[in-house]
Amino acid sequence: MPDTSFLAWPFFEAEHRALRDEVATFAAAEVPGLVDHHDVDGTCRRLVRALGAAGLLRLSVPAPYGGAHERLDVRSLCVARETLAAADGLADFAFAMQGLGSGPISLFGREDQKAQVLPAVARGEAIAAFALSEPEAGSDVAALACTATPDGDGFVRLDGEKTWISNGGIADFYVVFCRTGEAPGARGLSAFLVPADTPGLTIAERIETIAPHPLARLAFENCRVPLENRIGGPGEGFKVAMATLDVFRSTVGAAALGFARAALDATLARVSTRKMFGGVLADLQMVQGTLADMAVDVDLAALAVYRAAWTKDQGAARVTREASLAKLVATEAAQRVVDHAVQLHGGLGVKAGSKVETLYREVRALRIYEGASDVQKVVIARQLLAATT
Ligand code: COS
Repeated sequence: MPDTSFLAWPFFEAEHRALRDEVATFAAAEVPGLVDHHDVDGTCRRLVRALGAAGLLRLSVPAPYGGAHERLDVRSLCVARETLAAADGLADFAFAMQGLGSGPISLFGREDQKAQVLPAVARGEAIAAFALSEPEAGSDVAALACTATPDGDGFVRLDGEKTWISNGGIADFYVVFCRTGEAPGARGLSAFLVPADTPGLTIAERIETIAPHPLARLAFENCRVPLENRIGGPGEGFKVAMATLDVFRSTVGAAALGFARAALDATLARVSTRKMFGGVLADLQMVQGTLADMAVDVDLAALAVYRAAWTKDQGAARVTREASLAKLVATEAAQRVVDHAVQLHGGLGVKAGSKVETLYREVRALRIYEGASDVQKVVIARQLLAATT
């Protein structure tokens, strides 16, 4: 039985406990029948539809547009991601990207943009994607080079490339961050809603990773988009991206936590039954020491994640430091926990397709995407320094 005692912490309300049960039931009843890791596109399309039909994507958008809460409830997003991740990495991915991909519209879109896009996202009928990184600009967002230039008749023309784009190839729309040149660097970017079938937008490359999921490099060539598709004001793209990441970075930590809990559960089952030296593995003090290290990491990760989520849900204007800290702590901790799990499973830990082997591949990318651990440290330090000057 997974340990759910953390749900009694004061960060949570009754609805979060109920949500955890609801998502766990969905994960057990529906996810196994939908997932085929050899067909990630089909799997994610099926998962998004099923998550929508189950009402779980109502967590990904605000209430007036088909959502469950007046504004995004970060604790709910975290509880859902943690629970789905423990079941299957693609189930978490399919859920998470609906929120991240539509996040700029939920947070900064005009009413008509929200009405146009968000209800379909919540029903699982439109797949969303967040297109920020480029071949030469991932961590350094202010250096991005994809341009949006005025092209007469109320249009802009997008030219350039985006890469590592989750849902690339299956998304119905992309939120694309471009250089619009109002000022140099971070103050000269804007965000645009780009339907996937816009002429001039092509999938230049599908990218394979150690834990496969839909991922692509996008090319924009003379891609005309109505100026009214801009999300937020001119030159506000950097702020739109960062504020969206402020909400969703905690949820990356939550997914890592889900992987870590699954690894700890699998390990407890393994060491309690694996016979060794006339007893079981769990009798060995060295093994007990490792179990304790894993439990400490899981609890610290959970505290960091749900502190950040709760802080945002209390109405904090910015949770940049808390969200970065949560992502850093939880993803690094989860990596250690999963590695211990592999070690304590022995050969089974590296057997292709075993639960901990899968977790080992799944957890690695979380220390990189939505801001690598090194970047989170920069963000945390800057927040500290800014508060002292
Ligand atoms: N919310 C709102 N505004 C923010 C913000 C946030 N979280 N973070 C920064 N800003 C604002 C700043 O206040 C600043 O505004 P002013 O120009 O009015 O002072 C402006 O945006 C520029 O901020 P800053 O000077 O910090 O920009 P930098 O280019 O130095 O930012 C970091 C550097 C590393 C912090 C940034 O590029 C970053 O977070 N990179 C990681 C991005 C990432 O996660 N990439 C992965 C791809 S997405 S899957």
